[in-house]
Order: sequence, then C-alpha cells, then structure tokens
Amino acid sequence: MNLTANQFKKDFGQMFENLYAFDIKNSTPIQQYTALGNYLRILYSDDWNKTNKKYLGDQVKQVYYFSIEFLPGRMLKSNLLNLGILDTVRVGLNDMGLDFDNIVKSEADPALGNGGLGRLASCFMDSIASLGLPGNGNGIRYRYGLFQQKFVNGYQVELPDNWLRNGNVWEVRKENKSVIVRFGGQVGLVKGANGNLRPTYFNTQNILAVPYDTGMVGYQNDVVNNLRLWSAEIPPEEEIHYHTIAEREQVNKITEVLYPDDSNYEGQILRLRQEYFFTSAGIQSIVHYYKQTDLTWQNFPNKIAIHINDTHPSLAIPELMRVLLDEEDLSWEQAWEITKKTMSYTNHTVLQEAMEKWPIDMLKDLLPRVYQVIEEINRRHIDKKLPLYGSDLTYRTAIIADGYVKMAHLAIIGSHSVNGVAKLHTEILMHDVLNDFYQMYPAKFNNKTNGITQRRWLHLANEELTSLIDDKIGIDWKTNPAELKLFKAYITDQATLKKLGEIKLKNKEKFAAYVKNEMSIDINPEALFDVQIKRLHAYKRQLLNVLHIIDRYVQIKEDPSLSIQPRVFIFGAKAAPSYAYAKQIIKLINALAKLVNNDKDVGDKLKVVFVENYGVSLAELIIPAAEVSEQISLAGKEASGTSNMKLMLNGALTIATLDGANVEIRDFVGEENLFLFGLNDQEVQTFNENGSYHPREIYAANPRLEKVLNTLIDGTIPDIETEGRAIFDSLVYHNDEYFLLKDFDSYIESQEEIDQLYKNKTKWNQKSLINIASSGPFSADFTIQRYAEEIWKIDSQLVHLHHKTFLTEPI
Ligand code: 26Q
Repeated sequence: MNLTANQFKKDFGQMFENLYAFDIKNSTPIQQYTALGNYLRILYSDDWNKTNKKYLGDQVKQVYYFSIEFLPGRMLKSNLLNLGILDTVRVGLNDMGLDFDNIVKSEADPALGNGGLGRLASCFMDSIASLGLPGNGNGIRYRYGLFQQKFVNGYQVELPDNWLRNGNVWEVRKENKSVIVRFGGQVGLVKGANGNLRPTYFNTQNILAVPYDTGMVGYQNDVVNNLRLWSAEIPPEEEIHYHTIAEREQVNKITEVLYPDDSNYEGQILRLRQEYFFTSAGIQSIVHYYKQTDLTWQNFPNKIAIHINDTHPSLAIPELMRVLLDEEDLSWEQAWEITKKTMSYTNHTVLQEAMEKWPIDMLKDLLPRVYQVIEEINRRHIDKKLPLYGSDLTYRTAIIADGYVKMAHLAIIGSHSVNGVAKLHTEILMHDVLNDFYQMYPAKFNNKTNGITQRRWLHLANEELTSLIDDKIGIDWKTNPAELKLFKAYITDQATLKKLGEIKLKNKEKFAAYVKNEMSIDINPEALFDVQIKRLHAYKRQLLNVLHIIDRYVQIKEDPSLSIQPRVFIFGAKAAPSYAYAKQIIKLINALAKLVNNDKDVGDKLKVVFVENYGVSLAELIIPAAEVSEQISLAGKEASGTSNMKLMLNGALTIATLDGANVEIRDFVGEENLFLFGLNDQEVQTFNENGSYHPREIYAANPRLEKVLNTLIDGTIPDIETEGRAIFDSLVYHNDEYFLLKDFDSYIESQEEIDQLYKNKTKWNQKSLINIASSGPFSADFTIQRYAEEIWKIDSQLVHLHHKTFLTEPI
C-alpha cells in the first residue's frame, strides 16, 4: 500500500476528529488506538471488497476453516506490517507526538481460544491470506474469551475476560447475512413442492446467528480474506415469545463464553449447542453463497472445501447432509458423495480423555433431525463394511455405540481426508489410536506437520533479529521462509554471532524489566533464560521441570559456595479451572518461586518466574528472550506442539523428548544442535503394555531424586502441605503415569550439558544461529501450501504464484 508519513498524519488526524469531535492532543491511548484501527479497516476495505468479489465472480474454489477457537493476538501491528505501512505509521505517529507502543498495548488481545489449536487456526488464516489462497474462517464470537488468570496466594484464580469492553475496531456486523439455527422440537413429514414427503421441524427453539466479519490481511499482496464469527441473538420476529430475563439469557449464553478446557472432554449441553450453532450457521451461509451461482449441486465439492478443526465442528457433516436432503431435495447417495468430497478433518490429540462423545439422548433431544441423519450414516456404514471387515472391526468403528455418539468416528467416515499434525502423531493415529479406520480407509490418512507464521513470531515479535537477518540474507524469507537457511552462511562470522548475542541480551533485558515492573522480581539478564510456555497439563510435564529446579535448589543449599550457571526458569501456563492436579502444580511452582527467589544462599544462581495470564501477547515478549526451550512432554502424548517452533525461530536451543514435531525439529536442525533425553514412544508403550514400570523402585534406588521428592512433603517448600502430598503420592504411589521419575536422570544430564555449552558463548550462538536458520520448514506457509494442494485443491489467486511454486522446502 502506498502511503507517505505526511499523508498518513493528515488523514489520521482528520479521522480522529471525525470520530471523537475533539483534538487528538487531548486523547487517551485507547482513543488513539480506536481511531487508528478504524482508519486501517477503512484503508483495506476496498481490497477486502475486491477480494470477495473476485472469488465470487471467478467462481474459484474456496476453503472454509471451521474452528471453535481462533487465537489471533493483537491485530494492529500485524495489519500494519501486512499492509506494508508499519514504518510509515510509526514515523507518522511519532511526528504527531504519540507513543506507538502505548497505542499497540491498548488493543485487547482476543483470547478466543485455549492454546495450540486456536493459535494454529490463526496462523493458518495469516498464511492463507498471505499466499493469496481463497479461504475463510468460521467460528464463534465469544462475548468472553479464555479467563484472565490471577495468582492469589499462589493459587490460580479465574476472572472473566471482557475483551469487548472498548469495542472491536476490526469487526463488521453483518445483520443482513444472519441465519436461523434451530434447536429441539420434533421432526415430522410434510409434502414438499415436488410432492415428496420431506422431514420438517416443529416446535423448535429458533436462534438468530449474526455474523461479525474480520478482514484477514495478506502479507503485502492486496488480498483481504474473511474470518466470520457468529453471535447468538433472539430473532426480532420472536421477541414476543421471550417473556423472562432467564429465557433471554438462555439465548445469549450460547456465545457467551469459551469453554476453558483443552484436553478433558465433558459432555455439557451448552458446549454441544455452541458446536451446532456455529457449524449450522457456517453451513447455511456457504449454501446461500453457493446458490448465488448457477452451478449444479454436483459441482459443490469443486467449489467448496470445508475443513473441520478437530471434532468440535464435526456436526458440519450431518448438517450439510440435512440441508442437501431436506432443503435441496437431493437423494441420499448424491448428498453423501458431495458431503464426503467436501469435508476434511484434522485430529489434534491422542489422549483418550479428550475424545468427544455425546450421550445419545442429549444429541437426540437437542438436534432430533441431525440425530436421524447420523443414525442413517451409521447404519449405512455398518451395512457396507460388515461383509468386508467382519463384525469385530466394523462395530469398533460404529459412530453410535455404548450410549454415545462418537464424534471422531463421524468425522472420519464423513470426510475424504484425515490428518495428524506431526509425523509421529500421524503414525500413532494410523497404527494405534485410529488403526481400525486406517485399515478401512488407508488412503484418507495423511500428515500435515503444523507450522507458525514467521511474520508475527519473528518479524513483529523480534524486530532486532529481523533487521540482522534482513542485513545478512535480504528480505525474501518473509514470503519464502526456506530462505532462512541462507543465514547458515554466517556460522563462523564472529560479528554476526556477537550481534546475535547482543540482540538476545536486549530482549532479555526487556523481559526482565517487565518482570521487575509486574512482579517486583529482580532477574539478572546475564543468567540463562529457560522457558516453558504452554497449557498446564500432566502430560506436558511442567512437573519434571520443577523437579530439576528443586534439584538445583537442594545442591545450592547443601553447598552455598557451589559454582553453577545462573538460570532463570520462566513459566507461563493456564490450567483448566476444573483440573485439580494442574492447579496443584501451579501452586507448587509459585511456592517454589517464593522460596528460591528470596533465599540469600541462592541469589542469582536460581530464579523462578511464573508469569500471570500467559497468552499470545506475553508469548511475543517471552519468546525473543528465551535461550532454552522446554519441550519435555512424555513421548507419544503431544500431538505436535507449536511453541517449540516459535522458540527455535527466535534462537532458543531445545531440550526435548522425541515427541510431536520435536522429531522433525531434530531432523532439520540436527541431533547435535538440540538436547534430546528420555524414553521414546515405543519404550513408553512397552512399559505400559507389560505393566513393568515401578516408580517406587526408582525412588528407593536414586538418592538424589529421593531428596528432591522429599522436599514436597517435608516442609522444605512452605505452604504446600496438601499439594505437595498429592503430587508426591501421584509420582511415588500412584504409578507416575507420565514417567517423570524414569526420565529424571537423563533430563538432569541434558540440563548439565546445556550449562557446559553456555560457558562457550561462541559455540552457543552458533547453535542458536543454526536453529534460526533451520526453522524455515516450520513456516505455516509451507503447511498451508500442502493443505491447499493435497487436501483442499485450491489455487493461489496471485498472478506471480501461478508461475512459480515459491515454497521449496518439504518436510
Ligand atoms: C473439547 C470438548 C469440550 C470442551 C473443550 C474441548 C477442547 C477444546 C480445546 C478440546 C481440545 C482443545 C484444544 C486442543 C489443543 O490445543 N491441542 C493442541 O493442538 C495443537 C495444534 O495442532 C498441537 O500442537 C498440540 O500438540 C495439541 O495439544
């Protein structure tokens, strides 16, 4: 976009006065932010409109990414960057005497997701637009996002996240595109226009789904795609039926708040309502759009791809069937062919407790017609597969069984593609968790290793590192991340290595200032910064990290003159409010932090910082300051992980188990440039199959570990009587489900290697540089290119992309 600083100042100043009717000199940062956001939205509105018109006019195939979570982060800077006016606007605002960083911080960070899955959806939206691909997001406009986390006496307390308090400059309410979503009632048969009987709903509760659209601005390519989030309202014509406040609230409740669980399934009816609400609204809106063309129904899958992000939107399958059968009069066979060709599904977990299944009666009462369709899908599936695979295998794949509707089964049977999110994860799906389906449909299964957008996670989050890379290898890595590998040429360039170290130190100082300001903790920027940032879950093993910290503490207390590499252990994590064990671990970390941070014997040798309210914005501050990336989940449990990629991209060295995408990271960066430890997934499986793991024996035989564990119950760490005992018992007496004791020794050993390496700054910076230079393959641009080519069959609409495939680095 062409814009000079002078033009900007003039237009923006005018815009501000039009909006607020007073001089910008007297304004607050929030007002400045609001005006700037409005200014930008208007600036790209023409491209937004044109992009939309082009897709419709050229009848190009489009993908719709259905996700119950999107976690976009603040959008001001990324829109400025993608519009190509970040520097211009920064200069302009500075000339006007305004504080750009303060304006940026005034934006609420929309936490409309729990963690990895939601953030992935947003990285994908950035890549889809930046590649010029015709793609749309479909989700929920939660009135309240993921809870705000506070620590009170070391315990997690959850507060509502009122992210819309000051409005939302990026969204456009499109009341004219509203649709009705129906719940409950009964199904009857009514004669249709062609004389056939068609199923019809009676006595339903009708909810108005109102879309709010947000532009997804592509990276300097004039493309603006659409993210559509739905909000539930009372239909105006039905106001008369809502007599009490309680009745009205029932409607608002549907899109009131994001469920804060990310790995533990609970069969709550409101959650099911949310799932059907945004799925049905999305399907109806796509069908309306499609009917503007004069294409036949058979052409539907040639023009529309619908992607189901985990099973949460899997009702899209019976819902599309319902619309095609009941409203468009297609035959079952026609509708089923179209549906299967349209739908694709990504699995994000192997944890049994996270697999969605709904009690039959709940689904049947809430969605009677959808349930009939699911029954028929199931009946035909069983009929067809029984003679081919026999009854054991076939019935294990039933959608309806044991009183439940199994959503993963529905998603697999109703899609043409099923993918995992990292090589190992996909292997485990094929050969273990979903093996029954893999036997039936081998061709549906494929891997799409996750990726991250280098624009937000390097360019915006780490501008200093970006300038260094730009200086050395040019700027093409921003559109072709494979070029990051050119940075390897500087592996022996002392000046570059030194600069790398200086940039890291600066980022550490910035984070240290935040910690001082917010938490009144002094951390030494010269210490090693060790980072674990992700949702709190037993399988992710934050507790193993804690055992290592306690081990250091014990050593220092035994010999206060001990010479040891000073480290700051940094945690960021929210726990699901109902996840008691995770909350006990939070309390433990906070209690340990209080103990070590105030112990005179310890001093700078050991600090523990648990930041409150971890989310996208804090990640942008922490990741550039990180030197060690903790990716220590029990092998076989983490589907992919994506913080591993962001940390590597910013020069952190990884300590990892061979889990999730750590496997590919190892492949690309080389075994000598990261620190591997612990059991592999096969070994874990063998222990589990044989029941041959006995943590009590390890406890009894390993005095070093015994000392560490005893601190949980002997009063060394104050104020954790209950939590310390529960955690100790889970490890020593309740069989340590995640093999912490087993992996302890090899983890400690790797951590010692890290300390040794850190002493040699040149070698450390060399490995850091190799990590940065090896992270190109983990760009979401590559991931999305593979989804586009292999699953969605959609093409870039950018002219120059027709001529060359610019992404060259396959995983
Ligand atoms: C389900 C039912 C009811 C309530 C909540 C949920 C629910 C919500 C969110 C279940 C799961 C999630 C989120 C899962 C998630 O974030 N998974 C992560 O996905 C990342 C992207 O693929 C991976 O990198 C991580 O490994 C995986 O844990």
